[in-house]
Amino acid sequence: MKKNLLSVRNCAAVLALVVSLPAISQDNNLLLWYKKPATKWTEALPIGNGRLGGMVYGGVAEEHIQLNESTLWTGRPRNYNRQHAVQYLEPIRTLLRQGKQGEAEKLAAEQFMGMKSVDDSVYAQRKRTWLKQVSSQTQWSQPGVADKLWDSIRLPMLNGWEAMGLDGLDGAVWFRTSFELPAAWQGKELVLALGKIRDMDYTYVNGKMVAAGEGINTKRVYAIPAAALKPGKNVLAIQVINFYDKGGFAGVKSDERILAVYPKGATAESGIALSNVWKYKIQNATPPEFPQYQARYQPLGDVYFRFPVTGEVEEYKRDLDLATATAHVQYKAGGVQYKRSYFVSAPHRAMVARFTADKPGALNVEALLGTSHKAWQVKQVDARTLAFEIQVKDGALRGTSYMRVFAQKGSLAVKAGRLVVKGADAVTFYITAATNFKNYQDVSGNPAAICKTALQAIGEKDFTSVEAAHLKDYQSLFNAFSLSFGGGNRTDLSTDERIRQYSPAADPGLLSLYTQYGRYLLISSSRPGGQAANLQGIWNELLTPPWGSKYTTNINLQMNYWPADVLNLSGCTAPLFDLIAEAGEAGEQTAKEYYGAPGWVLHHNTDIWRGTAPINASNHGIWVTGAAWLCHHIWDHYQFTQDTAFLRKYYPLMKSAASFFNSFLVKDAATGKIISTPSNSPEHGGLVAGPTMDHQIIRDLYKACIAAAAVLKVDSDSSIRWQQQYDAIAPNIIGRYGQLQEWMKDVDDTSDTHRHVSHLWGVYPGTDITWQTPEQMKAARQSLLYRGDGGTGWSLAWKVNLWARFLEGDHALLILSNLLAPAEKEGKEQGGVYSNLMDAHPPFQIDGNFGGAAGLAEMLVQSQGEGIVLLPALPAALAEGQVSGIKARGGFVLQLVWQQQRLQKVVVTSLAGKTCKLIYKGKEKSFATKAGQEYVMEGW
Ligand code: FUC
Repeated sequence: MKKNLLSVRNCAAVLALVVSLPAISQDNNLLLWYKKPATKWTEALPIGNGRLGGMVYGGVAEEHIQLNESTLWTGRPRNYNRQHAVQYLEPIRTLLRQGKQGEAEKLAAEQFMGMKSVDDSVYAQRKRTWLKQVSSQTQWSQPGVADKLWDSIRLPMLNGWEAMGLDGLDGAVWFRTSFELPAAWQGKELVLALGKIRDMDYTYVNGKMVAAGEGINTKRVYAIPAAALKPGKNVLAIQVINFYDKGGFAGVKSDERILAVYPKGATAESGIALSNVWKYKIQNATPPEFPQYQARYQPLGDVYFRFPVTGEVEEYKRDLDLATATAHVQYKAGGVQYKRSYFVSAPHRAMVARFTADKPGALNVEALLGTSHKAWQVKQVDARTLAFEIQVKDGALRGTSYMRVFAQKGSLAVKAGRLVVKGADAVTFYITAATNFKNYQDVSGNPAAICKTALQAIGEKDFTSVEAAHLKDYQSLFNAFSLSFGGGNRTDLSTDERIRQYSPAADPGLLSLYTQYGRYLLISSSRPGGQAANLQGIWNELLTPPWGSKYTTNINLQMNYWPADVLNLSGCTAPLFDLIAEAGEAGEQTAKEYYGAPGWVLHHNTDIWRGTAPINASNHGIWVTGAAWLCHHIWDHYQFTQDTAFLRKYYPLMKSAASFFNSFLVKDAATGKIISTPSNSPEHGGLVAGPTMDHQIIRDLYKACIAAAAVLKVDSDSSIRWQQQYDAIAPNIIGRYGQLQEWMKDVDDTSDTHRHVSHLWGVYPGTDITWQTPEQMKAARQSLLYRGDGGTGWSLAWKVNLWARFLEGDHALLILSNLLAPAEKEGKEQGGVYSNLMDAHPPFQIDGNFGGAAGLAEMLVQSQGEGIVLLPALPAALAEGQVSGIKARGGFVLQLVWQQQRLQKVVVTSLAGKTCKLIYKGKEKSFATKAGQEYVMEGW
């Protein structure tokens, strides 16, 4: 092909042509598929419409779909702020200034953290009373008491009894087993090793208490005096008391000889193993409500479809098709081909399950609803509809789900809380869900009415029209972007196998699938009018999920939205901005109570009730730049969309965040600069004065405020102040190892591989450090080298983006490949992906999926600077490819085609008519554009 390098002058004439391109070929790489049903949650496939989520297991005889509704959380509207905390601000600052970090953290822990859902002293009193009551009921310690009525459970339990069918259980539980005393052990003192117990235990042998223990990290090793033993059978009874979260004999794998009894002086290995099936009885499951800083996102329930299976099951396959946002299951049994499809429709606000068979009348199915919540009920609404209601344990919210069935031919009945269909040709189920949550201050909603309205809107509509509406809605978002790489595309391998065999050279197709999966997950978990994607998007099966499945704002929430604009899903950001607006209201009170400051502040976490006060430990919970970082998203979204109305609406939040810092920053006597104190470099190094990240973020905020004010033609006076503040903030400093300092002092440890790379914020996602200051870029790169190439899922994703900004595509791809490593290896979990391609922190956390997808985009296009840099960090392994629909700041949508690592073609669509400046390998091309026009350049 003739290299047709358009000169800038020629551009104007040539580029103004509207050129219609041949549609870029969609690759066939949009399918996750498997040869077996899921046996665990991280193998199940996610579907969702931003509010209602499902994890589809694909079992043959029993289909299980775990359900979520995005507004079902524990907790209630309440004040999270500690009144008058501001009295302790200066004392904490003074202690930090004096180098007394420990004392500062102690004072802060006592006086500066937010308010819990229940006051600690009230809880302590309730706990004492409850404990006294349950521990005085000792009748179950006696051998033989009602043994036959007890249930069975296998011990130990690595992840607590919750993971063994007792989800949501807190309280007092008795465990019992027995062992035969070998003759040689008679008269000897024995050792009883029980491993870790959450939280307390009272241990009895033959009805007599021999020991008691407390603390989740203490391995219980008890002495059993010879006198407590008898020849033959000896009965052990252990009362385990668990106040909150995981319970039982936890943290021990069954193959470890931790649970054992053996003579004193001998080894556990030589003794009698107690890792086996024990009897258990729940004595009391209502301990007092455990104090919480913030609320937890909750599962709603489970749908089960049971199918009679006759004959051998053959040709089983399940998949998730990203092109249609539909999960499928298919198999043959008894000579009949069965097909199931599942999607969650945004326009119809319902999950849809469709079953067909290739023989008339071959479909028989029973559907039922269940849940791990303790307070729940199912009732029949009409001849084809069941309703299900739950009440969360520690909070104000109720969840409701309606399930309606339509059968083509055959019979339909409601029996014992089940919908029963027999002999049908095809069956369609519609499942809706809602809660009484209206907004963070109002829980007066009517979930049943919402469910009914959704079902009414579906009415008797034909399945194909409901499906068509779903496809139209979903594809209007999904099809805006496509990506493919030359070379291998191992779609022949099932996705679990594909992950195991992945290498970028052999299967670059997995990278495009992963990127599109990130987009799919965002479309499915974050839609206008709904909640922002939380730590798990909208998919959570646990009542006490990791980190509450809430919003961690010192990296994780923000990372969820990194791909949104660049991967052409700008509309999916709406819930993030709603969250920002609400946290902006709530955070004003926090700014006042804690810092005596105007404006708003957000610390390192928030939840659906928009808590903004510091939480958890004082060494990492007091971090003041959550709001400022979120404001970065406002300005960035504007840069991509050029939507001035949007900017006008959200600019006040940026301004409010800036006014907080006008008041909060203080002059550092040693340097004369203004600094952020008290704060921390996220979760690293404790409470400090002046972490580098804070200063980068605050500078970014001021810079964005100045730029936004100029766009909106407002606040020129404030801009002068913002510029002064900007100039006065402590700068980035290069330390003795050539590293970028994480703190004011040069104390970085080069062997430290901590997952947070906070001081590199200025490189990505910020622009505080750019190639304008190459020495700082170099120092930042050095810091990243010291941090290494490993990490948790999200940490890896961040590093991909950073290496892309350092313009080192091969290194970025290396990290991205680490992010695609199987999460489960040799019985252990590591950062990477589960077989359903969901990100492993571990455990599952969705930010890595989003950050990884954004990282790939960052390798192809960067627009954070003065122009749009094309293929800035293209790895050698991705020498051929094309991308269409990738967005750049300034309001541009691009298509790029490259071959042999060289750009061949660029098509720019201008959204806002701004001047477009493209940069490729140091060469620049600038041209004026008109909104809505396309500009094509071939060759470079
Ligand atoms: C921050 C991180 C953790 C985790 C949690 C949700 O606290 O440091 O690794 O991602 O958020």
